[in-house]
Amino acid sequence: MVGRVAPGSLGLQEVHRFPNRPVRTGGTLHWDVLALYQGVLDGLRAAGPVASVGIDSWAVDYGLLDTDGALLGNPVHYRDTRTEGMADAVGEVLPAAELYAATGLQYLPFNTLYQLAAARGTAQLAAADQLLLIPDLLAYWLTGERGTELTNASTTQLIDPRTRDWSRTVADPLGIDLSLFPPLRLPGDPGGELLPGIRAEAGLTGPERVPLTVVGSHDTASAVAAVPAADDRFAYIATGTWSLAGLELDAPVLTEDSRRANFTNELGVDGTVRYLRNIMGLWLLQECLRTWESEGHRPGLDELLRQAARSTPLRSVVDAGDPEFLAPDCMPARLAAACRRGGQPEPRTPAEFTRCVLDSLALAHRQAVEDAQRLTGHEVDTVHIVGGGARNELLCQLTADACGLPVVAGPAEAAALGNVLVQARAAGALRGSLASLRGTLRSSLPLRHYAPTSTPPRSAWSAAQARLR
Ligand code: LFR
Repeated sequence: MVGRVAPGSLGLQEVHRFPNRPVRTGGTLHWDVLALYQGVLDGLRAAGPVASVGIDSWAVDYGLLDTDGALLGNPVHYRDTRTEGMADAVGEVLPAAELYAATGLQYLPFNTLYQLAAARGTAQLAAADQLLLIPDLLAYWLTGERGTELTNASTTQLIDPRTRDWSRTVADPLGIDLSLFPPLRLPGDPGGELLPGIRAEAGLTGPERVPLTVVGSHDTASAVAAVPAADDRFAYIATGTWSLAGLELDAPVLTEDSRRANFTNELGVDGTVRYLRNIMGLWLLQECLRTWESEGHRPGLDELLRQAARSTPLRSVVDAGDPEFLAPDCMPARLAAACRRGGQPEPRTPAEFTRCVLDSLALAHRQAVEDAQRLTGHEVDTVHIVGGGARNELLCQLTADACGLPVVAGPAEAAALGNVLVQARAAGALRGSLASLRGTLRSSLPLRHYAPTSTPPRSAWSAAQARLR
């Protein structure tokens, strides 16, 4: 994505897109990280001369380097099952309540902490000199410089959100060697420059240096930076493969109630805290589509959404936060089984499955927005939906209806925009606080507004919520 920035205006252009296809070898699901890196090089070539480069990706996953700086094996995918049972193993050393008090991180089976617990005793971890999170690994290959970007580091479950630094309280008893991580870097920090060989490979033949700027390298941190909010009375939902729903705070909330509600305190740009909950998101639908396609049906998404809009609302709903839906494959069968277990009718047609997924997501969005307000005492009067799901009109309308609040939808490319905003400010092309960067977004981008309706009525959403409980 190429961003073009001038004071008060911001534009984004997609210049290259490449697939990200996980590969299973020896029973383990991996990222094809070299293919991703090649995609990055192709993207740089398509972009042409640029003033700065910034990288963000999904969180928690990492590559290990040996003492020569070579990659030791393909990074393992967070949807792999190697972390099964690791929460219990870690809990024997550090009880969940203590872990939460120290890190404020929600329980997700794939937090880096549990991945490192699963990797314990492997030859690969024993041989490792350094650990680089995915965006930091790509940045290392481009620049030769190594660092650990803070917003993404906060998803490892090894960071104390009060000090915004590593937590020895967690690492030491679990035998995790924090010297594996290169020094922390903050969004806006300089991150080196493209190596001459890389410039040549990317077709950047001029004499100009191309700096890499550290950004909110966790995609969700960049997406939240690009929430076009006008004041602080907002909740956000970054929807795509995941729905990340919550609030922006200036200090973490580490209470036992918060832990029980499984809210996370990930770190955001400019000293903020992303207080949110992970919801399975459009992954549920993406996986249904993949299953139907493998069975030879190819229902077009637009037509499916039109049919879903006409389907009976709230006929069957599932808990869209349930880790049961984390792994790939057979999603329609798993959704149907969950409906059956809850004593609800099983969806039969692709349109009914789609409606079930979207109703369930809207309900989970509502629950997260309600819970976040209750747990923090911070009230909101608008819900911002950013990320790919902002293009899904039915999901936006159902979320407005379920929450009983107006929804402002867009930008869909929030992660890329948040990434560009931080780079532009570091380069001096934009100035000011996060609030003023958001002002630039509002004046530059079209946003869609959804008012809550009462079909189905609020009471039907409450009844569905009660049914799920
Ligand atoms: C979204 C995201 C989420 C994180 C999940 C796994 O792309 O980064 O924030 O929980 O992926 O890394």
